[in-house]
Amino acid sequence: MFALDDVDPKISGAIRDEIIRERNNLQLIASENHASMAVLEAQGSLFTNKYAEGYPHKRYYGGCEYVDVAEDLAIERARKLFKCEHVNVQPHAGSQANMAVYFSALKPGDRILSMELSHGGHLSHGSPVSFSGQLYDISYYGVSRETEVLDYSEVHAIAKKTNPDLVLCGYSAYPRTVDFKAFREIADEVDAVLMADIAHIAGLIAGGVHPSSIPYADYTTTTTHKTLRGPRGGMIMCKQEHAKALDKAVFPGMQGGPFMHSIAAKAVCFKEALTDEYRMYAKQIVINAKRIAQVLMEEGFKLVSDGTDNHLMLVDLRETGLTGKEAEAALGEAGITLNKNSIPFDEAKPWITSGIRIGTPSVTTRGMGEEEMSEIGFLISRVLKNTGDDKIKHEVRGGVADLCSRFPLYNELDTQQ
Ligand code: DSN
Repeated sequence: MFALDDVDPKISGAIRDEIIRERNNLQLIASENHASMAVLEAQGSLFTNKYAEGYPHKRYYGGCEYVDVAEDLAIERARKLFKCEHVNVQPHAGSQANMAVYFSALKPGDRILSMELSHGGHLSHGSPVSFSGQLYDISYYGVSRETEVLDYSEVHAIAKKTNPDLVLCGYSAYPRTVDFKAFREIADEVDAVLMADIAHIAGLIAGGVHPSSIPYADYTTTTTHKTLRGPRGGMIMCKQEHAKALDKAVFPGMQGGPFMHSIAAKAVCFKEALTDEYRMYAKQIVINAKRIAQVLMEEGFKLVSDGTDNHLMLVDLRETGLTGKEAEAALGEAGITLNKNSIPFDEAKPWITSGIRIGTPSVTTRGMGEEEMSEIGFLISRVLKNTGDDKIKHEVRGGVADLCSRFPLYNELDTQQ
């Protein structure tokens, strides 16, 4: 970062501090990952200079011959990875991908049926504080109070009652497998479009360890930076019959110039995700999540739905007397980064919450396996059982440092200014 050190040492210093933070802490935020050096290089490249409004070989600007190579490759690889008919790799992020689907499939005021935010849904799935809740008529389904998993017959009954134009599945905090076929049947019964937001589980689908939404959903949206381990960005896949309307909704409907540096990095990410190594990575993410879940339950913690099938779990803290906010802070002091999270039927405010969310994509990227997950489970348990004890937090910090030094990260990056 020679140029940056010269021009803006404050920013280069913050970046170097972030490298140190990622190296020396355990990242358990379920939606984060550590992108490869190849992805980072493409994302940081001079493709950031280029305007390319339009689509490959049909641009509104000259000089697009090399960015066309990148977008063509991103499209071709995404189609191969997800076995989808059509893909648009231009959405800047997940909310923009969702917005483009709504704009292409719905009119303002149309009805959407989606999962309640506190049960695992996303802000852009119809929250009143998001454009989605302001432009559309939203009804919600949630998980069953008894089992804390989706009850498809209940979703079916709500769909019959609310008659949605679009049924939305795919979540930010749902630890169980989603039955996309069941959602297709529900959508068909009420003559609705089916949309799946697979942002969290895209890498698991690509790696073959979660069933795919592609055969069932009219539209599938995702981000590329979570389990997929690519650059921060969005993407939409759809049936060929929706392709033209969708592309028009993204550009010129909603966005201007695409971020060609991000699209190049998406292409690199898809190439990486097409390897056997990545498939093993995806499998290990799930094995690792199951191991942390098992240790925490053996340590006496209650997990929402009593476990996990994917990359994340939610700890229900109500019996511990801790709030999610307190747990997040205590674990943070011990070098374990995760986020407070609402749990189904949570009575605490979203800023406080009664739960924490734990995810394994980042620690699995570092090469950690089941043994290390057991260590992490015990470290989390020690902190949560002793949040007021600084000595224990200090000892846990030592355990975190030991784990991090055994599984180093970004060796190529220099932190000396
Ligand atoms: N904010 C992301 C998450 O943490 O799940 C979803 O967009």
